[in-house]
This record gives sequence, structure tokens and C-alpha cells, in this order.
Amino acid sequence: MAAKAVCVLNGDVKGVVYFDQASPDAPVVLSGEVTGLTPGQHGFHVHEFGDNTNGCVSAGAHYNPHGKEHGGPDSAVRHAGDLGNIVADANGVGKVAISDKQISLSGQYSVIGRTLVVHADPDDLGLGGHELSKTTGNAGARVACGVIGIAKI
Ligand SMILES: [Cu+2]
Ligand SMILES: [Zn+2]
Repeated sequence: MAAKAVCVLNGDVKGVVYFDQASPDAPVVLSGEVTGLTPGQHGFHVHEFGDNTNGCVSAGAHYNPHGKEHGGPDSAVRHAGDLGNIVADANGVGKVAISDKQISLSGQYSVIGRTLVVHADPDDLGLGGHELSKTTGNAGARVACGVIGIAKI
């Protein structure tokens, strides 16, 4: 059965991201737009908790049900929540067009009820050699976040 989810991003930066999964074993397709960004790359992840009581900070770390190190979306070793970067143009608009096989909208590893986070800086995909590269990709502050919720089909 197909599943759909939606996330409204709020913070200094705003956006709406739609999640679509044709069947439980299909990739999740993310689409949408984020505005108010600085031009360039911004880390983009699913974080563990759907808790925004203390802003984006209370969303916790990257969603990592398999206990792996941080990586990029195409890395063999990555957190399930590692969706890489979105790229903002000169007007600060970042289009979201991602297809990912590690997250799901149903079952044990569903991301519904977790938080989508956009960061101030680029995610180095685990390769930057910084002390934070293997945990966060050194992507800096959380400039927007929102809980991923069930959408109307
Ligand atoms: Cu993040
Ligand atoms: Zn990660």
C-alpha cells in the first residue's frame, strides 16, 4: 500500500516537504521547497525524535536504528536518517528532490513521528576529517525543523 507523509519546516528558514512511498519496499521520494537559506549546500537529515519542545535541539541525533557511523545518502555506512544536502540557489531557495531506500513510511523503521532538520552548513558526508564528521557531518546549527506527519492520500 502506498504511504504519504508531509513535514512543515519552521525556523529562520521555512519549507514544506512531501514524502511518497509507493509500497513498503519502494524508495521514499521526497519533494518540496525550502526558502530563506543562505546559497549553497545545507545538511538535511531525519533526526530521532519528533520532539520540538526545545526547538530543533530536542529532536536528538540523526535517526540511527542500526548503530552506524554518519555518512552520505549513497555511503555503504550511514545513519538511516542521512539524506545528504539540499542546495539553495542565489535567492535562498532549495528544491528537495531525493529518493532514498533506507528510510520508510511504515514498519519498524518508519520515520513518521520523527523530525526532519535543515542545517546552516554543508554536511561533509562523513568525509571532512573534522571531529564531528562521523557523527553529524559537521553540518552546524539547525536552521529549520518539523515533525514528519501522516498526509492525506
Ligand atoms: Cu541533522
Ligand atoms: Zn548522520
